[in-house]
Amino acid sequence: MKSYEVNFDGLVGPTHNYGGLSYGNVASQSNSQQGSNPKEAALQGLAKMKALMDMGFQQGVLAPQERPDVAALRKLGFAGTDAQVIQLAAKQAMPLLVASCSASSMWVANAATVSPSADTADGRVHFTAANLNCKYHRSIEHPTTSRVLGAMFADQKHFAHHAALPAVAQFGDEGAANHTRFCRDYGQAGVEFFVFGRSAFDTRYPAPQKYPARQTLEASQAVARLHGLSEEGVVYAQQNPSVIDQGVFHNDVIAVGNGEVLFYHEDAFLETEKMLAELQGKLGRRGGNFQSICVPRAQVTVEDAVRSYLFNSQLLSRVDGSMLLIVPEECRGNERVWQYLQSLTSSGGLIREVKVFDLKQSMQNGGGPACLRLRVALNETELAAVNPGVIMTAPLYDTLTQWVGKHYRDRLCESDLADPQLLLECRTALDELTQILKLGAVYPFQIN
Ligand code: SUG
Repeated sequence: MKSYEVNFDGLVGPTHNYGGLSYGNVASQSNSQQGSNPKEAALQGLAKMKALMDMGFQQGVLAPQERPDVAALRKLGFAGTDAQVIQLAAKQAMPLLVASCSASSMWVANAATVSPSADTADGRVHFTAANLNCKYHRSIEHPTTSRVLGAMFADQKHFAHHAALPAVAQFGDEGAANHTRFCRDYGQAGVEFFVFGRSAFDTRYPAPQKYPARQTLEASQAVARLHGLSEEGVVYAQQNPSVIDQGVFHNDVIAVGNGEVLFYHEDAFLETEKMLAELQGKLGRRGGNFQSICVPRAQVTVEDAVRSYLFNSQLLSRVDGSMLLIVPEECRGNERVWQYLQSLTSSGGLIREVKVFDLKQSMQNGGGPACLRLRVALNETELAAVNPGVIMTAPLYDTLTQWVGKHYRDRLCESDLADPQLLLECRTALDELTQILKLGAVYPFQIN
């Protein structure tokens, strides 16, 4: 049976703004308070989805969330009508209003960890929503994320959904941003590679000194247990704490994998040789030939990687077996990175082509091409069981482009977030979107 990697991209929500909310994420911190353009952000994301679809890849779309999250503000003690809740928060605790307005659910690589059916004990595709509990603005995403994923992958014969892990830092889980799957073919049993930043319960593991390590070993292990993965199908590795301290807040900022290939920076991991040997052995026993491409620090520094997002790229398999790298425009803007990419594609190796996308609106918050997509490997039967409303087609692209044009503002700054009208705009847009994507009642609000 045929199988595919389907990329579900997060649609940028109408409140996209630069809140400076993510300590440890260099772009988020350095662009804090800048004016944003939600319309442009959404259109840039849609253009990437359309381009991948046009290239023949399977592409889907994941809906944004209601923001500001008035229900979350109510839990923090702001009361009254929705408009009063927003105005009170603006007056008394602007940072909390800003956090409750973030469109951060667009970075769906953090929505969940997904294990394909070929890897799981019960032969279903498993999803665990990420608790994202390192940052308040992201920790409020998972209840809606679970409902949206449930509406997209509803058939219980094929899809199993797990609630987010306990909402404490010891089980900090950032989803697929720290998870990669290696396989010979998407439909065959593969090796799932979990990368953690620290251990919460075992003090022998080192930890970063400056910035938080968002993913714990114990969270990764819990996800592997929930999904029914076998020991032979899992490899754990620790991120180098010093790169976290240089702004590598997720592993997908310094490594990306696909098929049998891992593309990574020399400084990305601890005990790299041991990890590579384990990946090679385990994938080998599953019929695969593990290959790694190490980018030396002498050619590309960690700082280059963090600024250009070279590794936050999408590594895609083409029909002839070679690979294509989807990178953000910022890679072209960095001389060393661009030179490296030229030499990579002309070397006759596996990665033959680089395609560049302008994702500046998302990049300025630390979200590149790979952050914007959730990969779900599916066989033909499973793909047919996905809610067809969320699969990208040329007409859906046109409809969504018009929908963005109708509902999104082209400028947003902090003071706009205090305007209750923004909530109404968001609700009206999402109400229409649930019909376009045939999602049903995934949002808790009601339009009066
Ligand atoms: O969690 N930025 C996101 C970026 C997530 C990128 N995802 C991956 N690497 N997979 C984060 O730090 C910034 C929001 C703000 O500052 O307004 C933010 O949440």
